[in-house]
Amino acid sequence: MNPRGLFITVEGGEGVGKSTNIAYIRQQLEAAGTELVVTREPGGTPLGEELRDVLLGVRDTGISAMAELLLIFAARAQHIEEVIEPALEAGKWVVCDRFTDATYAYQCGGRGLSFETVAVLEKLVQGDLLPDYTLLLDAPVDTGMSRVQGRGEPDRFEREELAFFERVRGTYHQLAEASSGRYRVIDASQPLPAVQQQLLQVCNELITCWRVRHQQP
Ligand code: Z5A
Repeated sequence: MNPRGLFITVEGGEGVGKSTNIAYIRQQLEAAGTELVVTREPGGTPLGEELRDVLLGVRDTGISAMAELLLIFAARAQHIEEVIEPALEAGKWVVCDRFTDATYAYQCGGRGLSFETVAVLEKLVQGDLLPDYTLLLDAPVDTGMSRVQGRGEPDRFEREELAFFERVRGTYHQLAEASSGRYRVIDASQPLPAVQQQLLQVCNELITCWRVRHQQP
């Protein structure tokens, strides 16, 4: 039987380079022989992608913070059952662009919901499932914003004020400090080659830990 796969999440604010660097992480891990599933939240399943459209779409009537939270966890429940758990069970590694830390950062830090509320849903939907590693791409808010400027119509989150994104970043810092064993913080304000150098080190660390743990050459 295959050992259970590794669950890696990639987090960070708007425009810090998650999509760009997930492609790089994929290259490195696949080159090392890892079977990988790359996915994202909200999304990752047909239902999740429909809910993503609802969450990101700009609408006249708005979405309450609680409704937003429940939609995110509805998408997550489907994602875990349909994609994440089966892949991990089959021994594949899962790299997920955002997961529940984004909920703490955006819905608690950004929107002001309590950590306790999110923790209740986290337990209900995830049971004991937590990421093994979380890579936080960290950069000042205005650096991320300037990278995505001119990319077209801003979505419902991108329309938030600067202070919202500052609170999101602050919450990610809090989470990284509270879960320092799981977190690897990457300075994403640097030029891309320097960011990828840091990521290469982390990928090598994960591969080495995995091989030692499962006694592979
Ligand atoms: N959300 C939530 O509220 N609660 C939750 O629980 C979850 C999500 C799961 C959608 O996420 C929204 O969902 C998100 C929070 C909410 N909204 N916001 N904000 P998303 O992940 O799809 O959206 P995003 O953060 O807006 O992703 P993004 O804008 O596509 O950014 P990115 O993937 O981090 O960046 P990128 O596309 O890789 O890079 C942006 C540009 O910068 C691109 O031109 C790159 O070539 C360039 N780049 C990247 N790195 C560098 C460096 N190092 N130097 C220079 N240029 C660079």
